[in-house]
Amino acid sequence: LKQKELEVQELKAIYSGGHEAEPLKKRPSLYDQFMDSANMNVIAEVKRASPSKGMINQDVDPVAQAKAYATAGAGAISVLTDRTFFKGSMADLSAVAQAVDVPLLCKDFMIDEVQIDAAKEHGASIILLIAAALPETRLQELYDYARSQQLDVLFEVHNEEEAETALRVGANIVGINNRNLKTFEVDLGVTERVASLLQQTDRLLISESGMKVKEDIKRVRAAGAKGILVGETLMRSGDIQQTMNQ
Ligand code: IGP
Repeated sequence: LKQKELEVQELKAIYSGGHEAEPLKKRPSLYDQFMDSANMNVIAEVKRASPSKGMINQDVDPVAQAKAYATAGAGAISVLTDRTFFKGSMADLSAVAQAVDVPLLCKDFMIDEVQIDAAKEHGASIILLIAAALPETRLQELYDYARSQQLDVLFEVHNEEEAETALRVGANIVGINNRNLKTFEVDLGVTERVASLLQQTDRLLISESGMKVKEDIKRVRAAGAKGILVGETLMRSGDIQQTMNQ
């Protein structure tokens, strides 16, 4: 988070004073689109590298990758913009934003409103908030701010306690991360446990991370996920169309 604080200082220097950007394009609501669909919905992620896997796909062209995702039927696209750990950038997000019309997630560690402004300005329609990263009062402020800017929020949780936080904050889209961000261990049982707590609510549940094969998707679907967020498997795929359709 030290690194993010530095980035926030830089952004604040650029965006001095209220910055209410107009969205680049009007994109469909992630919530409505995924809730209305009977099929499993995929958020396909542009991810060059990660702290757990190192380099995944160094030479990827984010625009070509995003276009391939959209053509293969991705319901939404996620672009990792964090540079330090994921080798992404806001330039990647802008470029992808011009190229596709689906809901677009700016995947970064959000700790300040100015990052939300920047995400919107670079064409995102969704931002990520990670329950474990901030105190609840701050999560609430950032959530409310994003919503006031007409952005969707993917509110990421990893256990039952954080799911309770999601409910209190009022998040309508909950991402259940199967990967423990501290140990990098992946367990699809996380989706099963957390989803059972949220099942009776009208929350859109997205299972995130570690999905490789058809059986994984069946498992999280049975648990109540209406969407999945997939990065590495698609970044390593030689045939995105085929991987998406399996
Ligand atoms: C994608 P995977 O295992 O399919 O590459 O995972 C996505 O869930 C993962 O990138 C992710 C992430 C995050 C990255 C989930 N939550 C928070 C950075 C920050």
